[in-house]
Amino acid sequence: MTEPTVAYRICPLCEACCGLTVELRDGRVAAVRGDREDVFSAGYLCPKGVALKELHEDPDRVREPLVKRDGRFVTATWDEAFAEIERRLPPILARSGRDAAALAIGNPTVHKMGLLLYVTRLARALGTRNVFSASTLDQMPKQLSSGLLFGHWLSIPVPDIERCDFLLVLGANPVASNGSLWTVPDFRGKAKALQARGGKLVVVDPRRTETARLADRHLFIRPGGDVFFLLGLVHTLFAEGLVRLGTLAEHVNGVEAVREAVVPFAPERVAARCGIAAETIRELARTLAGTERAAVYGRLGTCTQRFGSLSSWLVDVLNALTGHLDVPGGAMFPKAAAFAANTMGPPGRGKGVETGRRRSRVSNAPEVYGELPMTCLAEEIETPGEGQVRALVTVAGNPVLSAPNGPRLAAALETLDFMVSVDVYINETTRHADVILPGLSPLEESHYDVAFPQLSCRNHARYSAPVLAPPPERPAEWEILLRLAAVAEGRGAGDHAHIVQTLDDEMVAEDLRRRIGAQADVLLQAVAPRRGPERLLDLALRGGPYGLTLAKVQAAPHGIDLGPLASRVPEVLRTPSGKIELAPALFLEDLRHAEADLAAPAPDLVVIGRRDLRSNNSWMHNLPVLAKGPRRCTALVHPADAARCGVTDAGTARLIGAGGQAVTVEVKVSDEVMPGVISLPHGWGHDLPGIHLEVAARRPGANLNALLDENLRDPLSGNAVLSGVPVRLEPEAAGLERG
Ligand SMILES: Nc1nc2c(c(=O)[nH]1)N[C@H]1C(S)=C(S)[C@@H](COP(=O)(O)OP(=O)(O)OC[C@H]3O[C@@H](n4cnc5c(=O)[nH]c(N)nc54)[C@H](O)[C@@H]3O)O[C@H]1N2
Ligand SMILES: Nc1nc2c(c(=O)[nH]1)N[C@H]1C(S)=C(S)[C@@H](COP(=O)(O)OP(=O)(O)OC[C@H]3O[C@@H](n4cnc5c(=O)[nH]c(N)nc54)[C@H](O)[C@@H]3O)O[C@H]1N2
Ligand code: SF4
Ligand SMILES: [Mo]
Repeated sequence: MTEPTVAYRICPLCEACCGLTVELRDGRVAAVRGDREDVFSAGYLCPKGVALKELHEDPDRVREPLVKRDGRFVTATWDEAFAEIERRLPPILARSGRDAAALAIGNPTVHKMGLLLYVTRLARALGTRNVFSASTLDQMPKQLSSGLLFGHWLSIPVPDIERCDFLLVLGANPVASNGSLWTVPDFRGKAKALQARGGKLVVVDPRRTETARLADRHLFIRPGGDVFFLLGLVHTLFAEGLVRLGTLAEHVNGVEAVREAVVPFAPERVAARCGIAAETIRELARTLAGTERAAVYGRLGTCTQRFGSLSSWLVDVLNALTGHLDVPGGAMFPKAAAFAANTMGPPGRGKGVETGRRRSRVSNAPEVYGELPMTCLAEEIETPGEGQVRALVTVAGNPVLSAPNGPRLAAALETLDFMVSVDVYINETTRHADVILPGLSPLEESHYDVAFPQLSCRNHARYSAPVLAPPPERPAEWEILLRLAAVAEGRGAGDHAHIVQTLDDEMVAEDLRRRIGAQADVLLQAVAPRRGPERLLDLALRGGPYGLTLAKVQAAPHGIDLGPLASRVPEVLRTPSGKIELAPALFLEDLRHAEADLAAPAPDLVVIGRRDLRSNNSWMHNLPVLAKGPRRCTALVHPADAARCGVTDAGTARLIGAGGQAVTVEVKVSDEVMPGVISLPHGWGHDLPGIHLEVAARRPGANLNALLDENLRDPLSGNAVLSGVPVRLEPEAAGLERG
């Protein structure tokens, strides 16, 4: 046996982006640990990081291209797979136009440098308006509100937790999720440090979550009630003279408009709708305004509701009005070393953002940030007429489980003329593909987080080289995407190396000339030996705000610390006015709908989602180290609801959506959820035919999204409503008799 060697790798599995050490023995992974010397994560990791070994070794992971012949997948060479794509995709585009192709982009795309940097090139090559992604199942409301307020979709302020003394968290469970739109490894440790210096953590959630248990105070909120709760807080600030913009004053437009707009939302009027007492709302507003270093943070639970955009907006309105935006200990803008639009171009002013430049064909939903709502995909496939989707490319996505009404989408996928998936498993979605092109294991690819340093609680730059060499003949994911782009553009799949090199060179040169004109050639010379993502990264670092180079970052295996977050207004802004636009017309208008909704009666029973530390959306249930132990796909039911519906812990029950769709769930009676609320995790339901997930299929769990209504959206952002959706609960037997 040879001596072990150690490699360093940033974990690509969640937004915490932990630095890991990977111990190798005889070319195999022996152990994965947290890298204690990592400048950003300092040794933290969770069980999913450890599971990278099993992901790498998973016998079910797809390693060769698969082509469907007579309804069954057979292995193919890369040239054969691309020949099949070339035979089938371009004729569809020629016959039915560019919109006949759709692109569906899934969550892991943002965690893989090659996918994220090249998927836009594929989208451009396809030239379709039908681009869908997990963003409209997740954070589009926050991106829209950040875009309108600050001028760019990714200018999202994050709590400066290391200097904060009062943190109000809504609709997030970072102890389980490890944070989102906020890269904050070891949230628990950082929250405890906040408490140790006398600070307070308050959590607002319909479930007493792992984060709520850590908090100094937990408040139940009626699902979907955040907009009303937040309006009550803003109302109080004005009513009690607590508004204090501080250093931001000269940089904010629209304070008076906000004051007028919130008049109808006094705490007494919103209390019943959100389930939080008027006096509690007032008290929290006073604490927020009265604490020098404080921040409000809202995440998934506040986005996946009808008024998701308004809720996301009001979080930043609160931060701004209490003088907690862009100051230490408040909500601050990270400054990334590379790729951040809010560090490019002239500082302090820009084009701002716009929505609705295109609309979806069937539901007339506006495009937001270049995308249409994922919940429109099925109808675009089903509905005949010009522009009907006939071909689909999925990239690292499993919408059959992750999007509302997966069964409808699965049926629609079966009717496509052609489908290609760039993926690593045969799962609920990719089983419908005609060709599967497998990405490499994360350990076989280099990595730099393109997105997350723009959302990090501290500025840093870290790069990981591949831990293990990829098998010969296996292309990297960026190469797969470029070759797909070549086919989509009618340039042919050609000779792999040649076509990839040509498209890559073209893409870099065009992009650079557009941005910096004549200087492009000098820079291109400087990075000449590099290609692919490394070349883009080196260029981005050189042009970035710290003037780094890839060589410098590579020379620091534990990363480069770039210091605590610093104030960035007005330089960070890219709005046309050069100000923070606190009162966008789009939001003021939607407030009228919110007011009309104030009197809506509470449904009897609604379902919300849940995340578990050992699970990751729909795709890590095949790894034994995570799959073992207690069952995780359980429905938490309040004792009063269990009694009312006649269900117990002992057995299963039927959970039924408003449209009559039903799934069988394992019940866990618990007062951890508020009465009238059932909590069920998403991403389960691995009992569909044709999948190849042996471990996951042994404990399939129930598909929450089979119950949800794909027609429920936040119309402003196109985001799906995943929370607070009405359901019924029945004992299993009753359900069976019925069906
Ligand atoms: N009801 C409900 N639904 C939800 C949510 C919820 O809270 N409640 N959450 C939503 C959220 S926030 C999100 S982000 C979405 C996520 O939903 P999706 O974007 O569909 O992502 P996953 O379910 O994680 O599926 C990931 C896919 O990527 C593949 N994959 C994994 N690693 C790689 C890789 O390295 N390369 C390639 N090419 N493919 C890979 C997997 O095999 C799988 O097919 O789900 C959403 N759905
Ligand atoms: N272990 C693990 N980590 C993950 C993931 C995973 O699947 N597993 N997924 C990753 C992804 S893609 C994302 S986007 C992030 C998400 O990370 P988070 O934003 O932290 O999301 P959740 O953990 O789902 O927490 C959302 C919380 O909102 C609550 N909630 C539901 N409805 C409402 C409501 O109407 N109002 C309020 N105030 N709260 C509500 C839920 O009870 C839940 O506790 O996690 C990422 N990290
Ligand atoms: S918290 Fe876990 S899954 Fe997330 S980056 Fe760290 S080790 Fe990976
Ligand atoms: Mo997500």
